[in-house]
Amino acid sequence: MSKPLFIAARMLRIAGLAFGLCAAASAAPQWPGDFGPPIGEPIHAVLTSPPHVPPPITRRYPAKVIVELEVIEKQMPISEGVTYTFWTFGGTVPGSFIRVRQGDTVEFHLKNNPANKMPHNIDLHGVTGPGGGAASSFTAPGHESQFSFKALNEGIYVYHCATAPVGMHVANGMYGLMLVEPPEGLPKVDHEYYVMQGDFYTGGRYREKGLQAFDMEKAIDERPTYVLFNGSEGALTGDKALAADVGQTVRLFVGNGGPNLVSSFHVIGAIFDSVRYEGGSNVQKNVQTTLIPSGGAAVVEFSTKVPGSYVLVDHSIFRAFNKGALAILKVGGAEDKLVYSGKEVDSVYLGDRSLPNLNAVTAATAAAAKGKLTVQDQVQAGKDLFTGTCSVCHQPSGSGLAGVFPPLAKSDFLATDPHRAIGILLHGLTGKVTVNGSEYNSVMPPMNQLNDDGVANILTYVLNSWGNPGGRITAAEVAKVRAAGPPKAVAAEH
Ligand code: HEC
Ligand SMILES: [Cu+2]
Repeated sequence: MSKPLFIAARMLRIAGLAFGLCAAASAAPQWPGDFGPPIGEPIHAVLTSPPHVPPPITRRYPAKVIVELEVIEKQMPISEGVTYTFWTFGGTVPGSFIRVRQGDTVEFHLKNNPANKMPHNIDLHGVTGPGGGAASSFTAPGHESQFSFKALNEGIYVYHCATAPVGMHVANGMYGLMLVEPPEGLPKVDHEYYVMQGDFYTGGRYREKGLQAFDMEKAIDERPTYVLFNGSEGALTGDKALAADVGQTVRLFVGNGGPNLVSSFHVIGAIFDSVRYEGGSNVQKNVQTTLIPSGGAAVVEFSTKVPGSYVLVDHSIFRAFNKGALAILKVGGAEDKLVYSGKEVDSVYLGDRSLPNLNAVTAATAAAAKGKLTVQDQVQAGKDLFTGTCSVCHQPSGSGLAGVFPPLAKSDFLATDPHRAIGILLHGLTGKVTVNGSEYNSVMPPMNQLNDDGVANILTYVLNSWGNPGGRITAAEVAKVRAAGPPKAVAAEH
């Protein structure tokens, strides 16, 4: 609120106090942010699914805004070939984006889909009142509840379910953002996007295939299996990446649903011109990484000056590269070699996320589930996973790098004992090895973040590529080697 308006509102309030009862008769504004009773016909709020944001509000008076939000419990992918039963506000994780104007009276309708199993409610951090609406909105499946509030404070606010066990409802994806625009609106930008981080706890390991259950113990211990932007690995990568062109301004509404982790939000290759940190009214300039608390949000703005892929990460970096907290903003347009001369971010940063999709991996999982997995399925899936995981060192062509990384192409070491390679991937390799007559004495780190089928598919791909002898490694063989544990020293002699 502007200063004169604020002072006017304060004076009104003081006048109200001085005149006692007679002042209560009118609906005169009582608080800063209260611009009087709603004017005109009620308006139905436009709600959007992530990463989209409803259009800016051009209205310059307070209105009654009706928000209808439905809770839907549904299975959705959380990673390739991995599904999870999410509990959602509006069918997506995060939930629908709500946009209102400061001073609006919001009539909130919360519906709980009849097919749902659980009761739910909503706590909106933008509400002034006990529980943020939670107590007024407890709703059983097949029911609807309604309450109203005046949006007194402008800013960006998290909403979430607050039904017991609260942590579980939040961990299952029950959060979203509500923007309360200042009365004069926000400065115009070219793109507004909606991104929200959350941590997820599944019974199986990272990328373990199939339907995964919620793991309460991991959640209590704060040991997430996944840390994600917009509820699934790859929600904002490949052909679903955010988009902008060179010379544009981008505003990201970034929330953090938690339930546990605090986010160190960073965009690789960009500097935030401004950040409304903690979603508050102060603006911080020239920021590299901004902290977003669990149950908090920020508004970050930057302009796009150089084309290429910009990678959104939680800079607690294992979360980005090993738990999924990675999204991409693709900036199109002409190069500006004066600002930046180099090549685009490649698979080194993006890994298999640099690919448009991982359909081959999903197809192989489906085939395996039906007992119909072919060598060709494994080769296709393995090819995708090789990108970024192995190609960084052994090169996309399998040629290796002379004196540093041995070749996988026509490798006599590999051909001699293909099954030995399972142990090399799971446990790493050190010491002298001779490959095609050249000696290497280096270190290959363990790749045991890969699942059994991932290891099997990568090795099957390698065995059937670049003049190697062919053959096949199965997930069952990998499982056996994993279960046996690391040997004292992997036999590296030829
Ligand atoms: C960080 C670099 C790096 C990555 C990533 C890496 N390797 Fe290696 N790899 C090496 C090095 C170095 C050696 C040789 C180790 C030594 O000298 O003892 C090696 C050796 C091997 C060998 C045995 C030697 C040969 O050429 O046949 C195989 C097989 C192999 N790697 C496969 C893979 C596969 C498959 C992946 C991906 C899952 C992978 N590596 C990822 C560095 C890497
Ligand atoms: Cu709930």
